Amino acid sequence: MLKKFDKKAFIAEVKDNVKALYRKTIDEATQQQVFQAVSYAVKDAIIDNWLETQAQYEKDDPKTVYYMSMEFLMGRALGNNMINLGDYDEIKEALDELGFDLNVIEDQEPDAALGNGGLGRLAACFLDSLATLGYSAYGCGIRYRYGMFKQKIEDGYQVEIPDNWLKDGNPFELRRPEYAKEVKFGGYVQVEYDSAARRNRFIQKGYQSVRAVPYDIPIVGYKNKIVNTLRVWDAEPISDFQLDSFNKGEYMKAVEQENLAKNIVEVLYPADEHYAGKELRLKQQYFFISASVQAAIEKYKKKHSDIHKFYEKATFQLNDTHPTVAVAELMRILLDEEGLEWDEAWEITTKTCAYTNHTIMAEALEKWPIELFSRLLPRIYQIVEEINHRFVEQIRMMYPGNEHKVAKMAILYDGQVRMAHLAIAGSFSVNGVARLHTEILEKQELKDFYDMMPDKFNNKTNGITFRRWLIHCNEPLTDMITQLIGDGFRQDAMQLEKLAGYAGDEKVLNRLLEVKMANKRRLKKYILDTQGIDIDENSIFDIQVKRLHEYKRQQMNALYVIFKYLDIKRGNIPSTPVTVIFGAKAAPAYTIAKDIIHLILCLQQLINNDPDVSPYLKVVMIENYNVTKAEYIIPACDVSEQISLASKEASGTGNMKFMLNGAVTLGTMDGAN
Ligand code: NBG
Repeated sequence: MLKKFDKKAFIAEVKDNVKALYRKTIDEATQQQVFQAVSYAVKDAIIDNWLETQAQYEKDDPKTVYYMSMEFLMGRALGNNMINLGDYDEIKEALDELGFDLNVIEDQEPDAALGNGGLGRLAACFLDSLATLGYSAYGCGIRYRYGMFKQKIEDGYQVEIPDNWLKDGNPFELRRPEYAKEVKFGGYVQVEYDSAARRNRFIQKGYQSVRAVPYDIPIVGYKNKIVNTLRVWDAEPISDFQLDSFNKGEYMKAVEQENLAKNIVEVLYPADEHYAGKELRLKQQYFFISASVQAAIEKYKKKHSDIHKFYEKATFQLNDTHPTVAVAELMRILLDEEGLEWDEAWEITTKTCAYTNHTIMAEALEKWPIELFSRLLPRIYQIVEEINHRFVEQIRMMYPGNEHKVAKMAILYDGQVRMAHLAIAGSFSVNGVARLHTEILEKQELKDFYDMMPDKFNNKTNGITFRRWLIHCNEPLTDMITQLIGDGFRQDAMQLEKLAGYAGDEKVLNRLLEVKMANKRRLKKYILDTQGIDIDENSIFDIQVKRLHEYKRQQMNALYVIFKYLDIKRGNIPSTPVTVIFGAKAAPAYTIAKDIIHLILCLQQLINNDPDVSPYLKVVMIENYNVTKAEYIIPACDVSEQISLASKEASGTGNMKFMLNGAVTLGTMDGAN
C-alpha cells in the first residue's frame, strides 16, 4: 500500500521548508522559493520508499543493471514525481489552499537538460520504466554544471546561451561524499615484479587525479513504492593530495589538479550524432566510467567474496560507444586490483558488458587518436592493446590470410582506437534500436562482426514512458482513456488495445476531437505568450520537432512550405489552413544546420506577414525546443513529421510520443516508424 497523502501535514511541511530555507513566511516567498519548498516536501515523501527499496535490494540481492550514459535528458522532475507517487491531485489541492497555482510553481523548475536529443531522452525514459517495472537499476552519468545550451533567436539566427541549471540549487539531488572515488589521468605505467605473487604489477605513476563525488537523484516508480537511483558524478580536486603537493613545493601541480576537476564536468558537448575528438570529452568519459565501475565493484564485494561471479549480479549497459572505456576499466580493476589472470578477467568482463548502437552515421562513430588515448589513459591503453592483439588473432584464426578483414575489424588501426569495435569485442550483447536498424547493422554496417559472432546481435526496439508522455503532458486524453478502459494502461501499455473497440464509435471520436482542440488551444496560447505569434486553432498543426540534422530533412519540409506559399500566391487556396511548426537546436559548429534554421526563420517572417497568405499558412519556429516544450507541443499535433532519409534514423522516439497522443504520422519507412 502506498502511504496515504496527509494534506495538513504536507501544507505544514511546505511552510516549514520556506522558513528553514529562506527565513520567510509563505506569504513573503517568491514562486521559485515555493517551488523549492514544495520539492523538498515531495522529496521527503519519496525518501522512505527510497530507503526501503535500497534495503530490499540489499536483502534480495537481485542482478543490477548499470545504465551507463553520457546523457540523461530528464526534463523537469516535480510533476513527474508527484504523478508516480500517486499524489498529483492531492498536492495540487494543497497548493490551491496555500494560494498557489501548481502550473506556475512547476514552471519555476529548470529542465535537467543533461542530454542532446533522442539518445539522452531514451535513457531518461528507461529509468522511469525500470523503476515502474521494479528492476534493480542505476543510471550512471555526469553532473554537468551546464546542460544543453539555451537557444535564443536573434535577427533570424540561432544564438547559444549557457544553461546554468543549478543556479538556484537542485532540490531533488543528494550529495554522497562518503562514496567518492579517485580517478587518475596521465603519467606513465611502471612495471614491478611481485616475487611473492610471481607476476608483474602495473603501477600508474606521475598522474593527475580528481575526486569523483556522486550525487543521487531519486527515480520514482509508478505507484509501486519503488525508488531507484540516477547517480551523476561531480569532480572535485583531491584535497589531501593538494596539501601534499604544496608541502613538496609542487604549487603548479596542485593548481592543475584544481583546474582539471573544474573543467571535467563543466559542460555537456552539444553535438548530436557527431563526434569531434576533443581531449576533454575523453576525460569526461573515463571520469564517470572509472567512478561508476569502481562503485559497482565495491558494492558487489560488500556481499560477495568471489569476484569471478560478478557478472551474475551486474550488467553494464553501454549507451552508445561513449561509455565503452568501461570494458578496459573493468579489465584493469580485475587484473591490477583483484589480481586475476587475463582469461578470467576477460570472461567476467565479456559477461558483464552489453552495447547498444544508436546510429549508423559514420561521423558519430567515435575514434580516438592513439597518441591522445595512450597519453591520457596509459594503463587503459596497454589493456586495449592486449584486447586488440587477442581479437586480431581470433580474426586471423577464422579468416586465415585475410588481412583485409583484420584491417576492417581491428580495434586499433591507422593510428586510432575504434570504440565501436572495442564495445563489440567486449560485450555479450550488441543491439540495435529498431528492427530495421538492427537488420542494417547485421547486413551492412557491422556485417563482419555479425558474421563472426551472430549470437551477440539482437534487437531492442526503443520505447517511451507513458507516465510523462501521456499522463503528465495530456491530462484530457488520459481522463478520456481512463473512463473508457480503466487505468491499467498506466503501467501496461498493451491495455491500450482495448481502445480498438471504439474505432467506429462516433461519440468517442467526437470526444477525441474535442480533446485535441483543447490541447491545440493550449499550445496556441503558449506560443502567443512566449513568442507573440498568433496561430489559428482551426488550422492543421503540422509539426516537426527534433534535433536539426540534414538526414532528418527539415530542409525538405521547408521546401514544401515554399511550394505551398507560392501555390497560395497563385490563388490556390487550401480548403483547411495549415500551421507548420518547427522546433530544433543545431550544434553550434554545424553550419548547414544553422543555415536551415535561418531559412525557416526567414519563411516565418515572410509568410506570417503576407496578408495574402497568412490566413491559410503560417510558420512557427519554436524557440529553445526542449523536453518541457515537447510536453506542450506533442498533445496538440495533427500531423507528425517523421521524414528522415530512409535508413538513417535508427529508431526515433518522438514518432512514438506523437502517435500516443493521437497525431497522424507522415513518415518515411525508417527506424521504428
Ligand atoms: C539516436 C537516433 C534515434 C534514436 C535515439 C535513441 C544518437 C546517436 N542516436 O533514431 O538517431 O531514437 O538515438 O536510440 O543520438
